[in-house]
Amino acid sequence: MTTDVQAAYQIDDTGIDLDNKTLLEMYWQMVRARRTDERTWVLHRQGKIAFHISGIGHEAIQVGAAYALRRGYDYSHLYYRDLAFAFALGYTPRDFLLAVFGKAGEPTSGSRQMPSHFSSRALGMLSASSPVATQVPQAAGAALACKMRGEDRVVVTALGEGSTSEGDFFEGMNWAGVHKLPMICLVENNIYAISVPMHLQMAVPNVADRAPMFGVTGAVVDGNDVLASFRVMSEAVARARNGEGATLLEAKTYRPVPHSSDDDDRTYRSRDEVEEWKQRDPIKRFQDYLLERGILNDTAIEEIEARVRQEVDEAQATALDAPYPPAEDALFPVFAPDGTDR
Ligand SMILES: Cc1ncc(C[n+]2csc(CCOP(=O)(O)OP(=O)(O)O)c2C)c(N)n1
Ligand SMILES: [Mg+2]
Repeated sequence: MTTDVQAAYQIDDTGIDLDNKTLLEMYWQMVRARRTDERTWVLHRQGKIAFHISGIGHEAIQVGAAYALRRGYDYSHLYYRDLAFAFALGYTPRDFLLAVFGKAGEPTSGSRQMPSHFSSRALGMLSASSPVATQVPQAAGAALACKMRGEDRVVVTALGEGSTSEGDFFEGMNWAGVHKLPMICLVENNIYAISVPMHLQMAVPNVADRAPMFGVTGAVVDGNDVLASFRVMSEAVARARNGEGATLLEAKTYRPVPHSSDDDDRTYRSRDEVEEWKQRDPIKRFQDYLLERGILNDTAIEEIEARVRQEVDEAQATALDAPYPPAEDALFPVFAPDGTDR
């Protein structure tokens, strides 16, 4: 472990005023997403599902960001890595595993959409498209709608650092700046866009360095520190809600697993690099912080693990037992029942 990594291990709780119940709930959210994600990898390796794209390693920024929102009121426009984010907003392991198995009753789209395209009208999650960065102009549009209606809702959208090379990112951020929108563009910078490292995507050291050109606030946070993430996101939410405009928030993080179940990351990065980042695992860091302060102990850790295991087991059993959608469902709602376009 390098000195840099050791220095960055401590959780920065400056100015954090969360009660122990909330801290434990945040820890549980992170564990719940991690275990669901790990189970999904196992199901893939067992040949039971076709594809998985993982959020492992990104849990701290996602849970920290979600807890800074007025959940159920603010809007979110997430991306495929945001499993922990989606869970913290109310999506469940059952919802996710129904999508992974492509079963009927999946709440996002009845399993028409790929898994990890999180959306829910009830939870205020705008529907996700597969082309990366399209969510940025869409989120700007939603934020403009909130502003025009005089609502104090905030819109958060998330994407990876590689996706900020897309024109949609520039167009959406420009709009957010021009109209001083109540928007947060959260970039989960894990240094790679599949195999392409960040330095081949941009000539600046931080994605957030681009904020001044859009006329928005820029902020960088250690995305493996859940409390620092919560604090910086809370500041961005307050700015948005108070009419002070948008924030380009960059969370420095890492994905210790391949891009997706179709990727072999050994072809583009060293095992030493991956191991070094694993030393800064966001869940272990938060667990150590809670243990040191007596907020968590070994028995409580076991209880949380058992509760999560039971929920994931039940979600898996439900998803396995659920029927596939009927074939004719594929036509709905594309065509009216009588065959005419709607
Ligand atoms: C417009 C577009 N181009 C390419 C792809 C294929 N693709 C999916 S994810 C991805 C990498 C994105 O990397 P990054 O934005 O850094 O996010 P990360 O996966 O690292 O979280 C690419 C190229 C796509 N979905 N959309
Ligand atoms: Mg990336």
